[in-house]
Amino acid sequence: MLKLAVQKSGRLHEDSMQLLKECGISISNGANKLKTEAGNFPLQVFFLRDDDIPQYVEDAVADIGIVGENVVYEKNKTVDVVEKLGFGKCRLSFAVVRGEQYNDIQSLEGKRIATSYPYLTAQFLQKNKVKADIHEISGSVEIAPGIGLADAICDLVSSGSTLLTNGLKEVETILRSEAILIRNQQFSEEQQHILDKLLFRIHAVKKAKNNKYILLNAPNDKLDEIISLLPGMKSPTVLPLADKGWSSVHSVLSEDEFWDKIERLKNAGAQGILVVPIEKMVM
Ligand code: PRT
Ligand code: ZN
Repeated sequence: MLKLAVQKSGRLHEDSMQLLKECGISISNGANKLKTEAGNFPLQVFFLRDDDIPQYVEDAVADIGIVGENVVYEKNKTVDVVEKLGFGKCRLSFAVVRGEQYNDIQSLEGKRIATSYPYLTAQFLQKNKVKADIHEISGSVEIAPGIGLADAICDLVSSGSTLLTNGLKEVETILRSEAILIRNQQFSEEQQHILDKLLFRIHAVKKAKNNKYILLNAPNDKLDEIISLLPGMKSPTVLPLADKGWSSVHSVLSEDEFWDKIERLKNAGAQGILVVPIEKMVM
């Protein structure tokens, strides 16, 4: 049995539960439950505040956890990072009052900086030999300059709209973060075996998300050129169509090269291009 800590409620909760679901692990997530057991996988799930997860994993109260990199590095606990999970993306940035002059990090010398990330903020300032006054506050950091509590802030940003509505501008990013899977450093063989099984599934889910299945029709005299544009898992599948002189080509395209490839396929003579999502992908 492996014990997994996930956020009880908040920005990472839904995506964490969705990931487990996509891994075929069924969890009954009763409201206000502290822990629950998976029906079909040797996994026990603990629902905790995200701030507590690194400590619980370090102490082996939980064996693994899903939490933001920002929290893991701020808490500075001794845990292993196993896998980036691709959701909960944000960045930890300094922001100052819009209209205020800012040249570089030296502009923060002697300033009062409000943050919920005192450790990472202090570390970054120290690395850049800037002396500033750090005020730790636990929430609503972005209002601190407006109420005269600080000159600048260091806080998480995703869309940037919170900064905008509070009259602030982002000036320096100190960390890019996403949800990660962490584990306790002492693992038995059996625990590692379960983690490997879980990772196998996570990889299949992640891979599927980054890829699309593509079907298209190609005139036979253009097949070579079209096939050369397609990577496929081994090579594309080519099937003859009822219409003589035409073939159907099936392959897999990764998300990042997708639009570029579609355009080139069309230019090469491909027609009736269909693109469908892939649920799981096992290599
Ligand atoms: O109750 P608990 O302690 O578990 O939750 P929490 O309130 O501490 O954390 P929560 O649920 O807000 O966030 C959990 C994790 O989500 C964070 O640790 C990050 O890893 C990740 N994450 C991703 C974010 C954001 N994006 C984010 N935008 N966490 C917070 N924000 C906040 C930010 O602090 C600011 O107030 O959203 C605001 C900025 O958003 P934009 O879109 O306006 O820029
Ligand atoms: Zn928290």
